[in-house]
Amino acid sequence: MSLFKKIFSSQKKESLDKGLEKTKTSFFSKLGKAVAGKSKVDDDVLDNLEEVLVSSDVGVDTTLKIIARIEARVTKDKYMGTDELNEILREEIAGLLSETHTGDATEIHIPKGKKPYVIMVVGVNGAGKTTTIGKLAFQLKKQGYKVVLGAADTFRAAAIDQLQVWADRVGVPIVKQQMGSDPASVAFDTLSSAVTQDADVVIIDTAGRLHNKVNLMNELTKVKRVMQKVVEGTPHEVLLVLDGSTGQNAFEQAKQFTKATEVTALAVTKLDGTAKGGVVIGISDQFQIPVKYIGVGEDLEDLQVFNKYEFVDSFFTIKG
Ligand SMILES: Nc1nc2c(ncn2[C@@H]2O[C@H](COP(=O)(O)OP(=O)(O)O)[C@@H](O)[C@H]2O)c(=O)[nH]1
Ligand SMILES: [Mg+2]
Repeated sequence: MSLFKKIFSSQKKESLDKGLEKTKTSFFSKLGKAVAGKSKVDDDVLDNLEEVLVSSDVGVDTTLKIIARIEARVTKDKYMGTDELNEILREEIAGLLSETHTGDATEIHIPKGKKPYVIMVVGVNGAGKTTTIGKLAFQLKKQGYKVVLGAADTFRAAAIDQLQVWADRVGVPIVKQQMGSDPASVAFDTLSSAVTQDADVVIIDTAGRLHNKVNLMNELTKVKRVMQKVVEGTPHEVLLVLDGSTGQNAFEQAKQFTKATEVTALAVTKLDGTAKGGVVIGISDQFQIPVKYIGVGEDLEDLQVFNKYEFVDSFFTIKG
C-alpha cells in the first residue's frame, strides 16, 4: 500500500470514528449496564444484549440474527466471558454482513462504457440529498471525473439555490430552470448539456415532497422516461438518501421508496449527529440494495464510501 493510501485511509478512519462517536458512546454505556456484575455470557446477558441492539436501532430482525450467532458460540464455549463480548460482537456482525456481497468498496466506482453515467438522487425532504450530491460531486471531481449537476427539485426556489451553492463550491456546472418548472424537463436539459460537454457523470437532484406514493412514482417514472430519450438505459443509478438520525424511520422510508421506484443504492446521512448509527448495520443486513455512502458531517469531505468492515471496526473499537 502506498504512503498516500495509508494517510488517506487513516484520515478516513479518523473522521469515521468521530462521526460514530455519539453512537458508540451510547452503545457502550448500554452494553456496560447490560453486563454489569456478570462475568459470563449467560441467558440474562443475552437478553440484555438483545435489548441493547434493538434500542441502538439495529432493528429487530438483524438483532435476532446476531443473538442467534452469539448463542451458538456460547453453546460451544460455556465460559465465554463478558469481557470478550465486544470482540465477539465485532466478529459476528462482520460475519453477518459479509454474507451480503456489497459494501466492500473503498472508493467511488464509475463503470466504464457508460458515458455520461447518470445518478438520480431520491429521498424525502431534508434527508440530505442536495448535501450528498455536493459531497459526491467533490469526490468525483477529485478522482478526475467531469461532473454536471441537474436541479430537478424545482418545488422550492431555495432547493435550486442550495444546489447552485454546492456547484460553486465544488466548481462543477449546474443545469437549472426557474422554480416550478417541470423536473423532467430539467433532467432532459441536464443530460443534453452533459452529452454536449462530454461529461463523465451526471447527478440529478429530485424533490422528496411528493406526499403519496402514486404521485412520487409518476413523477420519478416521467423523469426517467424523459432522460432515456437523451441517453439510453438511464438513470444508471438511483441513489436513495436516508436520514440516519431518524433510526427506524429510515427503514420505513427505504421500504416506501423501493416500492415507488427501482432503487439501486443507498446513502445514509447524518451519522455524526446521532446515537442511532446502528441503523446502518440493520439496513445493510435487511435490504438487498447496497449502502454505498455514509454522511458523517456537513463539510465537503464528510461523505464516505461505505465499507462494512471499516464501519464495524470503528463501531466496536473503544478509544483508550
Ligand atoms: N450533521 C450532518 N448534517 C447533514 C448531513 N447530510 C446533510 N446534512 C444536513 O441536513 C440538512 C438537510 O440536507 P439537504 O441536503 O438540504 O436535504 P434534502 O432536502 O434531501 O436535499 C442540511 O442542513 C444539511 O446540512 C450529514 O451527513 N451530517
Ligand atoms: Mg434538496
